[in-house]
Amino acid sequence: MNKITNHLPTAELQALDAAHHMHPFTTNAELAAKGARVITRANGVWLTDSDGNKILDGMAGLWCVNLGYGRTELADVAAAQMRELPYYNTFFQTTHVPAIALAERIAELAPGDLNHVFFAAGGSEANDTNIRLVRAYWAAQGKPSKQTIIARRNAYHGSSMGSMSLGGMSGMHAQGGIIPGVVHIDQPNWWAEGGDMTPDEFGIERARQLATAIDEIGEDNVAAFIAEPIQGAGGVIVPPDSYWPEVKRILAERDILFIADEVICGFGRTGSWFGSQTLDLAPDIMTIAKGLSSGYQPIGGSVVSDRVASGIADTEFNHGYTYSGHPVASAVALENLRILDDEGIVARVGSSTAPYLAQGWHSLGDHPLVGETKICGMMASLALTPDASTRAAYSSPGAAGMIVRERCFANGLVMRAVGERMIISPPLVITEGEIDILIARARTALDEGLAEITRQGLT
Ligand code: PXG
Repeated sequence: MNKITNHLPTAELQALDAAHHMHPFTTNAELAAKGARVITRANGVWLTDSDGNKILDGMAGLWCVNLGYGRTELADVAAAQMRELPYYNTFFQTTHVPAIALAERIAELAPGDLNHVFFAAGGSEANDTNIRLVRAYWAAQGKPSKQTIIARRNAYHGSSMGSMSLGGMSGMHAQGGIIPGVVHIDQPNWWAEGGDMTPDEFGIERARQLATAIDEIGEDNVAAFIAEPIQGAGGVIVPPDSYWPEVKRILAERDILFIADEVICGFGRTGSWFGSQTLDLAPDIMTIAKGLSSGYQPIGGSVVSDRVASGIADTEFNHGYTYSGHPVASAVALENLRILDDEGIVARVGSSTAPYLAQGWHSLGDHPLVGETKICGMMASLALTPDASTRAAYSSPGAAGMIVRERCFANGLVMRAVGERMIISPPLVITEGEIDILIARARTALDEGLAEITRQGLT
């Protein structure tokens, strides 16, 4: 059996990696000089690298391993499904049991009348589906001019051409431009952009940019607004309390569709099954991926309301992926959802682990490097600042974050840096004892980071 466990010494693996493997979002020459960290095994919330170090994974992989690592039930289900039916497609008037069962379960869990699922292999594909779906929907309603999609700066919706265009990452837009028909409004990031406004004033101001944009473009030309309930990759930006109610009010007065991108927020991350439930949103479409399978298989999709599904039911939607509703991925996702539910993991996040994490996270707010601490369920951020009283930014953007991130790794914790925001999103199965370790290591990293930041004279 070709089981990939016996491996070469770390340095040789790194050299081969540098020679042949192009990494995402990476300056590959820089990484080649340094050598990539090689992860070989994982269990629960713990990663093991090729040198045998154990590292607490404060990011659940890439925001996805909600169930934690090492659940053999998922491996068993995958093996059984591969033996039964490893692949078949859902094109050409065909279906199969895993896709049927998973779509039904998602419809059961999803709020409101979100009862229909169009499958993809991940979040980028699903958001590309959404672009085509909302435009096709309006055309089928006899309103083909409703094409423009309003999105937000510093949002992340994926890396394909369409989903990247929805996202508001200027560094991505700069490499090849974006597709036509996407307009970006500002994000509700009070810490960085709130100026002299109170958080609530700022939340209203940012929400009203949506109304202004719709009025300027013309409601007859706008297909949809897309947003993450809580921005993830943008730095875990928890909006002011005033923001979402005002956006909801604006959407209720206008006939455009609302796409909630739940790729990170979905499947328990915010303490409910979906961020839309935690934040009381009423989307017409939800993008899902990541926690749907806890990352054990690549799968995502668009969860669609009765209104939108029936609105295009008489139209052939010329769209689909080879792996839409892949049977092995669907079976694994279904088993993941069963365990998240049967073991009360989502419920426990809301009732106990997230409040416990929040206590520890906010306790870091007294550290001299830390400005604000923000948390929603099991996703949290803190802002590094040379002066919390003025919400000052460092003069060399991102340097302080990189220093603290390196100190986290050195202390056996994966915590990410997005500019000057440090972020975590641990597996939902993390225990109180492991949360204590996470917070203690984060504090040590902040202490060591402060020493280094002071030594380098960063202000
Ligand atoms: N929407 C959201 C909200 C996401 O966070 C996607 C869509 C795209 O999903 P796929 O499965 O196509 O990757 C994502 C993905 C980061 C980072 O640096 C975050 C993501 C992906 C890569 C890096 O935090 N999120």
